[in-house]
Amino acid sequence: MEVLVYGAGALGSLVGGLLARAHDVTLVGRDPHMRRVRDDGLRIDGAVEAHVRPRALTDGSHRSADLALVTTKAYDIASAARALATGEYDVVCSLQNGLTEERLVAALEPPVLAGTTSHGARLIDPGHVRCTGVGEIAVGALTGGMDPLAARINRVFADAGVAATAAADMPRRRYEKLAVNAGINGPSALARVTNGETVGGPAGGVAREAAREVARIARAEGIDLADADAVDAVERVADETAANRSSMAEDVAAGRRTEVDAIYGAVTERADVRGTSVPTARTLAAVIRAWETGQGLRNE
Ligand code: KPL
Repeated sequence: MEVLVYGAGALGSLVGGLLARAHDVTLVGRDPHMRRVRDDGLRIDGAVEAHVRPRALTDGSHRSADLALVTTKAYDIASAARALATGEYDVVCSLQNGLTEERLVAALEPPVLAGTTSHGARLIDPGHVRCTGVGEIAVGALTGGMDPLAARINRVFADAGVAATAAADMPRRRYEKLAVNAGINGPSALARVTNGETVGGPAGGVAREAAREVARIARAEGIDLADADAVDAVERVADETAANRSSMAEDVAAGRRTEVDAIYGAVTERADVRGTSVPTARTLAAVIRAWETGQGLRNE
């Protein structure tokens, strides 16, 4: 099976590298990482060990594959969609944070499936990614129901020894993942602590309240996500990834732009439309945006 992974940062390299054990994988990412993968292969260590030799490109335009996985940061979704629109794919599946799939659907002809993952990945050096936690991958139809393409993607993962689920309840899972991101990412980035310390420590109340707000939005959109289930998801993921730093905590530590708009922006925009109150998400969004502005990463 030919697989293109568009956005080979930490997570994309981990997932693409694992798939390369059984498939013909092309990673699309940035130099010097891609150059090193081309020269010496991709080394995966940590919870999984592998040394694989996927193709590594810095330009993902005009390619073709059976499956394109989109793993860019959520704020790069527009450029990812533009590049993928020049290629030919049987199916496209996003494994990003935030609710990005609608943007792919609007820009692309092939069917787009939604995906979630809680794998932990960190780029250690060019050509070297660490698996900081084996999580769960779920793929399925954006609007819910069992899609035969999800079963096909599931087999692609299974053939490479990666556990995945073809899910019929993707609308709910997307909001559950958004609740996890809203609960963990902002508080952990601001407090500069691990996922476990975030939910288990003084910021735990903020994390749980942010998750409840996402559940409220989900219900306002007709998706059955109870407050208790959103909170359970935050606690479970924090437990499973206790020693990890969230992607937003890593971004802030590295002085990089964060996914604040794709996570908290997605919550507050929907709250505005639905007339739902989300004060915790608004506060976290404002403070993280203030940090980005102070760093010269945004102009507001
Ligand atoms: O997706 C994540 C991230 O760090 O972006 C997890 C690990 C699930 C925490 O929210």
